Amino acid sequence: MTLPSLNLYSALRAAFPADLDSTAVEATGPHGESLNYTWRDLERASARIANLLQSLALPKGSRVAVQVEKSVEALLLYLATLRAGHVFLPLNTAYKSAEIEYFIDNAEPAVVVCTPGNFGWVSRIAFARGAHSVFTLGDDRSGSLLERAAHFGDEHEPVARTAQDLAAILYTSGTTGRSKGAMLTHGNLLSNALVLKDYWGWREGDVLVHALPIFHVHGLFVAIHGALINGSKMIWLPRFEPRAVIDALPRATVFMGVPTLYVRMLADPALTREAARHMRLFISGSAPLLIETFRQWQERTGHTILERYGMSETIMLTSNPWTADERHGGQDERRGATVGFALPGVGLRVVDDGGTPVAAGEAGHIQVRGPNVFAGYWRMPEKTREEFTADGWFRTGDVGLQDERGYVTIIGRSKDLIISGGYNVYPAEVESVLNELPGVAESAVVGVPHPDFGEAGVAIVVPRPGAAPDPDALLLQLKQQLAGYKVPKRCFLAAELPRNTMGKVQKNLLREQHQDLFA
Ligand code: MLC
Ligand code: AMP
Repeated sequence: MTLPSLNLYSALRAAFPADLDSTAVEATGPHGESLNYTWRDLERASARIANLLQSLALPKGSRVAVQVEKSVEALLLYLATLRAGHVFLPLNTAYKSAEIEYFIDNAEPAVVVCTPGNFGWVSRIAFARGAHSVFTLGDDRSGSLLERAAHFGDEHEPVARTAQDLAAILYTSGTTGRSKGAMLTHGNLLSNALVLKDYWGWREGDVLVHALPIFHVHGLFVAIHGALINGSKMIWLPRFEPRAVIDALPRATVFMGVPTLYVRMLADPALTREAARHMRLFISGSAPLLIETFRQWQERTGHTILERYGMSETIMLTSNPWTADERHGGQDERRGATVGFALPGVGLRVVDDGGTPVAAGEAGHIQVRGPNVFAGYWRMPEKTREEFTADGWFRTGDVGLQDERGYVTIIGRSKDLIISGGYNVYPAEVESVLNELPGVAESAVVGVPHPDFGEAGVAIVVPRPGAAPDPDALLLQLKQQLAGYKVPKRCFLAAELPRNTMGKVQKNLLREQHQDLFA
């Protein structure tokens, strides 16, 4: 694919429909009210914010860090950041002050946008790290960002950017506990958006139900770019609620979710074949979709979920086909428990511990390359080098196999990572906070099966001699320092941790021991 070298916003803008007064986003506000935004609204309102950002005369490559509740204005801020040629840095709303402090310290954003209620502590952290401006944005259009932007004009020419210029930094936690900022370029994002538009058969009249958070790859890039680059309307929900999504299905054609969303919708009797009749495509990713969920969805709705696989560092890598496709002999199907084929332009290989490719059907480490693969970790050249092979392949940390037809199956991870409800939790990060709590000598955090979240964390704590910390109190203390989703759901005390002869904690034994905890 020859990729146009331009500002990603310009490519999205070029796909807006001719009728700019048609609806682009049909949103539900924070109090359940209906809000409509036309394509012209998106263009003009993001122009005002882009003009505001440009008026700050920031250097090229400046970061705009954003921790705000989901709203259409938050989407406009993303588009405006692209237009102004700055680097968007979205942050999970669940992050607590210590986590935010790390990101701001590491990324040194020139602009920070937070919710009005957090302005006090966020601005203290931001200005101490040299931020130029801190704005606020509420989910009800309140705050200084829009007030200031209102003084600027609603026309704006996107700043020229090449495919290699940075568009966003997405922090992903590291196996050593320190988060790494994955640098994504305009070219990474655009190439992936164009490939998915074709691969998933986006067509005129498609309408996306958007119910995911917009601070990760799935909700921010796969979903939003998917709709915008097809000129498709979005039905925009402020948060995921099964019934709200089911009620929107008759007016929509495409839905994207992590497996927990599908599990929760299946628990609602309102999900029926009739409710899903108008839909064209259900897509799942970010975590393994259980084959039971895949089958139950088929039985209940008559639709086969299309599962795909990706990462913050690479955006989308593989996907099941959306239709039987000539390119694969015309016999393709969406196969449960697989993540489908490497996307066009994406190189994927499975290698053994020594880096030698294994035979089809054999398990190994998944490595990838392509125009979608990120430009490295922000200010961590050493980490970046470690994660790429000498011949330029990115080590995903996922373990899987590829069969003779090309279907990829993910069977595990070589990285110590728990995926809970589609959010990544690095045990090393949780353990390092836990180990500092009073009465704790050491700890291990493992993921075990959970009916709602897929996996959930369990902490095993060895008390200091003579100490007897209360496990529930430890979890409450963790909650003050870490985003809630990272806090293990249960905590147990143990006299010691099982270790192998090398002294390494045998997490597999702990996982086995607690396997049925949430069954
Ligand atoms: C919330 N909680 C979780 C959790 N989400 N616990 C474990 N895992 C999770 N994912 C906890 C909160 O801390 C809180 O705990 C309680 O649940 C209620 O919080 P909530 O915010 O009201 O939860 P809810 O709205 O039910 O959220 C659940 C969810 C959400 C599944 C809707 O987690 C979600 O939107 N997940 C999607 C994540 C996502 O978009 N991932 C994409 C990553 S991109 P307490 O104890 O305080 O009550 C990626 C690449 C790729 O991976 O391939 O796409
Ligand atoms: P993140 O770093 O948050 O982007 O998470 C990326 C990780 O999510 C990948 O490395 C995989 O481990 C996991 N992942 C994403 N999609 C799938 C999927 N469909 N099946 C299994 N794991 C997935």
